[in-house]
Amino acid sequence: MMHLLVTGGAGFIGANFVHDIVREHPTTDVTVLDKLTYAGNRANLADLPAERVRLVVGDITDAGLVDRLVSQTDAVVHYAAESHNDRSLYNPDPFVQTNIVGTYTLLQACHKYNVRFHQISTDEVYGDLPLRSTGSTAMFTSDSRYNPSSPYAATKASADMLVRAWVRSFGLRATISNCSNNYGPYQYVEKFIPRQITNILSGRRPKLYGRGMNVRDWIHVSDHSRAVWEILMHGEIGQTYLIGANGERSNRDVLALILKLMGRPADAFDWVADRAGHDRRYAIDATKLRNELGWQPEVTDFEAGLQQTIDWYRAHESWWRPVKAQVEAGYRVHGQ
Ligand code: NAD
Ligand code: TDX
Repeated sequence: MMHLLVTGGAGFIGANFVHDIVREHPTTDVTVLDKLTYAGNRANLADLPAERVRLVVGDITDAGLVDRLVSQTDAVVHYAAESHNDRSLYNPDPFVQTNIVGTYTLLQACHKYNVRFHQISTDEVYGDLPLRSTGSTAMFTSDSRYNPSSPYAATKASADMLVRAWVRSFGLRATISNCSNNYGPYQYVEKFIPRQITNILSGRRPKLYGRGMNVRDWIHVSDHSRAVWEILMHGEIGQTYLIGANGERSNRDVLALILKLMGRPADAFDWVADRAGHDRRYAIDATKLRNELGWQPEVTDFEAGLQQTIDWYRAHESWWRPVKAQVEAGYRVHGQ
């Protein structure tokens, strides 16, 4: 048996990864280390077999706990983070603690026990790109310059730099992946796609920031999970892999599709205040991952993936309804 420690495994992407491991890789067991912040939810792992998945509620900045768990594991897949850009603008403190100090704490333990480490990162470390309407065809590659815009992105960039230093200075067996925007089941309702779906399902109007022209490069969470597994198994130590599925769409276009799929008029949404420092466009060139590890996305029909996601939120109202009003009240304070 292989034993994995998955940090942040009770959050959106981590929980999807753990579900996929249980289904696809029967000789792998998982310990999830998760603080269960507002974004973590025990229910995300509730239907998984206890003999395959153990949840430890704790903080990745707790060096004693991390030391003990890492000493018992073959590899660490590090998802735990404060992950929401908007929150990082209002209170960066937990972002610095979790994303930087937490990653440092894990690296120290992995170095001590010579444990394989995989860092889950984001395309946002590279900053943003001009819109294609300006003639730009640029995409991010693993050689792109780090140029983060938000406190969130800056703390993820800092964490990636720590990983690189631990590889170079201490020979840590580590890889990094920087993925584009994920969508799918279990995503907390403050993020763009689930917010709009649950706004419609709860009789509210969707909210579009600024002029809606910002572009995100969407990938289904299941394709992200398969890429992480490939990198963990076959990636070259010390390398950075970018994960993306050529899914560039403006926020306005994504919202238009949600409205259409949910049978609402095209203008049934509100324009709201823009995000400070709002990144214009993200785009991932995943050629290296495709060529070196043979990975390819499976969910290539965005409309079908979105429909499946809408169906999931429709069928899991008891999962999102208890937090919905509070999330919307938080946005209202900032005119969003
Ligand atoms: P999320 O906010 O849904 O989940 C984060 C999880 O980490 C939660 O379960 C939370 O309880 C846990 N956590 C937070 N602080 C912790 C701490 N100090 N100790 C232990 N656990 C803690 O985030 P997500 O969207 O699932 O993102 C997961 C990872 O993927 C993050 O590292 C994020 O930067 C990265 N990422 C996300 C996206 C995206 O589109 N959501 C894209 C690229 C990369
Ligand atoms: O109500 C909204 N209306 C709106 O127009 C919300 C919540 C967002 N937006 C816009 C802002 C962004 O341009 O939609 C886009 C997506 O917003 P988020 O879901 O907040 O994601 P983003 O800021 O792009 O960051 C996400 O992708 C990269 C994840 O939250 C990060 O964790 C990941 O690193």
